[in-house]
Amino acid sequence: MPKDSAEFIAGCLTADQQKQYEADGFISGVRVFDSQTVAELRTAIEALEVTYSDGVGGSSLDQYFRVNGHVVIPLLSELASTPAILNAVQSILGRNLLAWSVELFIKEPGSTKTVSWHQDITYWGMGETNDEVTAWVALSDVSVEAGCMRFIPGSHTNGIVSHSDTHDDNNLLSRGQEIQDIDESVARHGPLQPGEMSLHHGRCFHASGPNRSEDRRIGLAIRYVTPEVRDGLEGRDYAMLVRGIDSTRGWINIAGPQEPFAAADLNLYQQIIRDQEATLTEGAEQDVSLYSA
Ligand SMILES: O=C(O)CCC(=O)C(=O)O
Repeated sequence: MPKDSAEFIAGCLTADQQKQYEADGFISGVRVFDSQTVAELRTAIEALEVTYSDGVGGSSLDQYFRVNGHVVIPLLSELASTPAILNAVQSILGRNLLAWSVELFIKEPGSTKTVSWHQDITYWGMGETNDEVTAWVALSDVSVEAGCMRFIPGSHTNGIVSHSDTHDDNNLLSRGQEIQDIDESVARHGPLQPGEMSLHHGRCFHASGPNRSEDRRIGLAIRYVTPEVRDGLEGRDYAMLVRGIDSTRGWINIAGPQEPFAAADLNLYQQIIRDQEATLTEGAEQDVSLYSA
């Protein structure tokens, strides 16, 4: 990694943080935005909610916020290239990085919505890769009370374990998929101040509870992968190169939108959803969409 560029140094994980990530499968409390920037980002997200309150392209804004927002919303695609986030992710995955998905996890004040214990990559068609990391950035105060994530340290050393599909409406996951018999006594909370992020491994067991606070809980989840993740995989999948090079071209590289909800990007969005849902629904007993909004 070049040592002469401030961009490459800001946000890089320390050796201790890297060791912690390797041992636990997650780290928390990494600052990536100052308080003014994070307030501006929240305002920009909330302005989109006002502008597109009636939906766009035949879908609600929630649909785009929850699945692949970076394909149609320039702000989300640009956030995936934030240098401080990329520097931290590069410390784990190396210098060739693609963003596979950008999503917002919003729980309104008093919301009973939860996320059950799961491993992210279970249904993503990426096999059991070690080379997928989620950067989860807090755009509000994501306290224990507000329903921050909880993680089971070391659980990423498992393969993909069995999940039961609960299809619980209160669950933000697509199938309400859930790992049974978790020993919650060893779980660790990952509370975040606005502008901090956590990083978690695609096989790390994690969950989150309801928002008992008086403010919205807003999290931005960016899923990063390397070019090699696609090696030997069936089907088609898409990702946006955000650092380095993708010489393998196993991912269909997308450029990211120039303007919100352009017609060509909405078409691409639908194509990506069709291809990814073909993977997600494999083995499910009923139809599922990629995520529930
Ligand atoms: O926002 C949450 O509570 C859960 C997010 C999550 O499961 C993820 O980003 O993988």
